[in-house]
Amino acid sequence: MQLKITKTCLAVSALAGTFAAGVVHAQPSAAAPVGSASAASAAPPAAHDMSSMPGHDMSSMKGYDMSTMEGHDMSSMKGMPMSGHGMAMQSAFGPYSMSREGSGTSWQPDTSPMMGLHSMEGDWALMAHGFVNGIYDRQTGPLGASKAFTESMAMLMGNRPVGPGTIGLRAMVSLDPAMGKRGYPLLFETGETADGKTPLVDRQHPHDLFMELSTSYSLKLGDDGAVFGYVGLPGEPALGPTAFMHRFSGIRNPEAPLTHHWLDSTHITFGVATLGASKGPVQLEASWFNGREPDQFRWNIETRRFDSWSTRLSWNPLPELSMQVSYGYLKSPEQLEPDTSVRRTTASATYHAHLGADEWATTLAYGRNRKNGPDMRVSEPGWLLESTYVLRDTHTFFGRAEQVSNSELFQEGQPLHGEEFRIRKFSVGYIFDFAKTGPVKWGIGGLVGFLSAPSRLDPYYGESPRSYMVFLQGRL
Ligand SMILES: [Cu+2]
Repeated sequence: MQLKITKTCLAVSALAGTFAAGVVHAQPSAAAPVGSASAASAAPPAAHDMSSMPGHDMSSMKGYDMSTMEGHDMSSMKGMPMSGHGMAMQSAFGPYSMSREGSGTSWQPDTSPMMGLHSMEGDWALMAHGFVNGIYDRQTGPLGASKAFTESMAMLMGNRPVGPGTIGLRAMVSLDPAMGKRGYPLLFETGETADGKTPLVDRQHPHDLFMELSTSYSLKLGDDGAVFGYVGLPGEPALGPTAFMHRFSGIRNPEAPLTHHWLDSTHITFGVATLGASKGPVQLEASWFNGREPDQFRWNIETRRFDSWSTRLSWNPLPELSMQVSYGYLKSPEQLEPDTSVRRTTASATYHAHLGADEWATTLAYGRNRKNGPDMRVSEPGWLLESTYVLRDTHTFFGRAEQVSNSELFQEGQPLHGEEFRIRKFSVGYIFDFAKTGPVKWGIGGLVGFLSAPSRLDPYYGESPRSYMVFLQGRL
């Protein structure tokens, strides 16, 4: 295991070096329209900022025959594997566009824009993606708090043909641990710990420095099928929808969803192996992994044996639509409740439409945690509906509505300990993108979240608690 990790790290840093070179070259050609053959041949290294493709409609990639892509003569894209069933920026996991790849091995709609920077270096299809948010956060009420902090993520991925298949490498890091072990104030958010003794309540935990270090290998089967294997330390098992900071419907919202621990909290799992198979619009996967959530030490890599499993069925019936159902058994996810295990069921649908030059994505998701511990059996459902509309690449409107049943708001010894409360949250926000420096877009935004809880919680939270954030966002 140790040897493998070292190898992966080496490969990833080699990849980082290659990419850095690509990014420098990328700038002149990124501004040029990709469809123009002269622009592509004039710019020596092929680096294409897909998000800048005017009116790019990846949905026409149906059948993966590039000749059907009207208006975009992709064959002029230097370095692209165009022979036979080749395509621009093929996914690491199967014979479909990289735009279908969500976080981990999850699927999103084919129409999702490919974000970040893209480049072909020899046989490598490379992608870099990242963001940084500088946030001032204020949560109202007696249990509220304020904090200024930054959250960030940088991701580098690449794939290339090796032997009969495709190898994929991915590295994702975050400087979230720098915000402090207690993360940031977020009313009614629960999950994980800051000190190994008490659970974090009304706070969102920081993410770990290493969010993903993974590798995969896929083999094409027939015209539109594939099988793949994926290992990550950390990585993301086949459970839940695409994680919140990666799905377009929530990608620009700096607030973690209350449903994080109902849907996608396993997105950083220290030790995961997944086998999957896809045929056309359907993918079936199974994962084995370490069910324990990351501990309070956020800068390290944790190892623990694989004691949990999950399975997920994904279906993209239309280019604009992606759906999944998944089920997982998480053995002892919380280090503070080692005897409690969780059976998690999730279902979600994401729709992504291009409306002229605008993008609109919406996700509806349901998750349920059935907890099975020594002295309790709790069933906690959670709902999420979130949407993001990007108007003319400049104005972003986003909203999120959630409902969870949460029994973790009070600790042992407190009067309401163990009781389940239904919490609702509705938040709306806006971002104005005011500048672009090189490949980085800068936006300034704000959001307000309205919370509602049973009146028995009023003495603790006040009558109508709110969440406010203003932020500066940089995005690759
Ligand atoms: Cu998380």
